Amino acid sequence: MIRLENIRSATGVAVKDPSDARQWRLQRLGDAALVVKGEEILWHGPRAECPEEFRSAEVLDGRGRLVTPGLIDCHTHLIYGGDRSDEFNRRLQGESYVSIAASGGGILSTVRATRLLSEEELADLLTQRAQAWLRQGVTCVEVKSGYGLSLEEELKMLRAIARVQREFSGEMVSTFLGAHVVPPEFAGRREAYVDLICEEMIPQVAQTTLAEAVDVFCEGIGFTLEEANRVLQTAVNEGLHIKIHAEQLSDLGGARHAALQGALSCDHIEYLNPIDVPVLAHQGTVAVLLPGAFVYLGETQKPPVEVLRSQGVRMAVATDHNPGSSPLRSLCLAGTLACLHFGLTVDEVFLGMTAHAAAALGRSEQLGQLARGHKAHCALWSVEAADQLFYECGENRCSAALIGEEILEWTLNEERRT
Ligand code: DI6
Ligand code: FE
Repeated sequence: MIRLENIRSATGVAVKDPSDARQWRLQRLGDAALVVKGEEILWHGPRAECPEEFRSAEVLDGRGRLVTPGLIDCHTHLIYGGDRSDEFNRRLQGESYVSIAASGGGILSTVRATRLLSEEELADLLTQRAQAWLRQGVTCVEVKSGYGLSLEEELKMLRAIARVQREFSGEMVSTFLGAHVVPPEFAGRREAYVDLICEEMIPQVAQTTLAEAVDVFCEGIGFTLEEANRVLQTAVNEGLHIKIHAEQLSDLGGARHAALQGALSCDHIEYLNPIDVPVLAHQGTVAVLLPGAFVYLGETQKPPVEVLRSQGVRMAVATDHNPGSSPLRSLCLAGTLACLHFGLTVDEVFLGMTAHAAAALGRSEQLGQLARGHKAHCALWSVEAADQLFYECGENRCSAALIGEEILEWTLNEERRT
C-alpha cells in the first residue's frame, strides 16, 4: 500500500446520475492524497482528511505535481502502415478527402501499406505509438483494426494489438472495424463483403475475443445505414459492444440507429440532426467529438454541442489518430481544439478524456476517476492547475504516470520558471 502526497489533484465526480453529463463536476484539490493498494485506488481526498487506517502506508512524494486520472483516448486508428503526407499536400492544393478516396487513395492506400507489414512489424509500430501516448498521460487507449479488410488481414491486425496489449503498462482496448470501407477485391459486390463481415469476421472476432467492440464507418465513402445496421445487429447478437462513425461528412441517421441498438458511443457527429440528440440522451450513448479530423479536413459543420449539453449527453474527446483525416499525436491538443472549435469548456474536455471517455469504452466502473475501487492508472503533470492542460499547446506537460503502486518517471524539457 502506498500514499501519494505533496500533490494537487483533479478528477470528475458524479453528483447524482452518472449517465447524465449535467450531474458531473470537476473536483480540484490543492493539497490532496491518494492511497493505492496493488492495482486499486483505496482512497482519494484532501490530505488532512486521510483516514487513520492509511497513515501507515509508505509515502510517495508527488513533488507538488497535479495528479489526474490517466487520460483515455477512446477513439484511435493507432495501428497501420505507411503515412499519407502526400495526400495532406494534395488536399492543401485543393483536392478533397472524398475525391482522393474515390481515386483509390485515402483509407485504401493505408490498407495497401498495412497489408505489406507482418503482425510483428505492426506490433512494433503500435508499441512505439502507445508509448508516446503514455508519455503524454494517456494510460488507456482504444485501437481499431480496419486497414486489413479481409478475414486474415483483419485478424492479423487484431492479433498484433493483442500482442501489444499484453506488454502495455496502461490499458489497451481493441475494436474491430472491418466495416471501414469496401475493399477493392469486392468492388461492385459490396453485399458480398457485408456478408463476409457478418457471417465470418464478426463470429471469429467474438470467438477469439480479439476485440470487445465492433465499429462501422456509416458514410457515403463507407457503408450505408442499412449495411451499418446489419453489421451492428450481428455484433450485438454475438455479445459484442458496438459503436459507430456517424454523421462525419453527411447525415445518414447512423447515430440514432446505433444508439437505439445500444451503442456505447456515436463518434464524429458533426452533421447529427439535433432532433436525434434526445435518443442519445435517453439511451445513455456517449457523443465522441473528434476535432482533429474536423480541423485536418477543413470542415465547417460543427457538432450540435449546445443541444448535446442541454440534453445531458456525455461528451468525450479523442484524437481519432489515423494517417489520413487526423494525424494528430496529442490528446491534449485534441482538447485544445475542442475548446477553440467546438466551444467546450476546460471542465468538459477534462471529463471528456477521463470519466466520459471511460463510459465510451464501457469502463465507467474501472477507469477515468480518482475514486475508490477504480484502477490506479493516473497521470502526474508539471502544471499548477487542470486549466493549464489545454491552455498552452505544443508541449508535453506530463512527467510521470502512477500505475498501481509504482511511479514511472520520464524527463521533460522543462522551462524553469523562477
Ligand atoms: N473516420 C475517420 O476519421 C477515419 N476513419 C473513419 O472512418 C479516417 C481513416 C483514414 O482516413 O485513414
Ligand atoms: Fe475514426
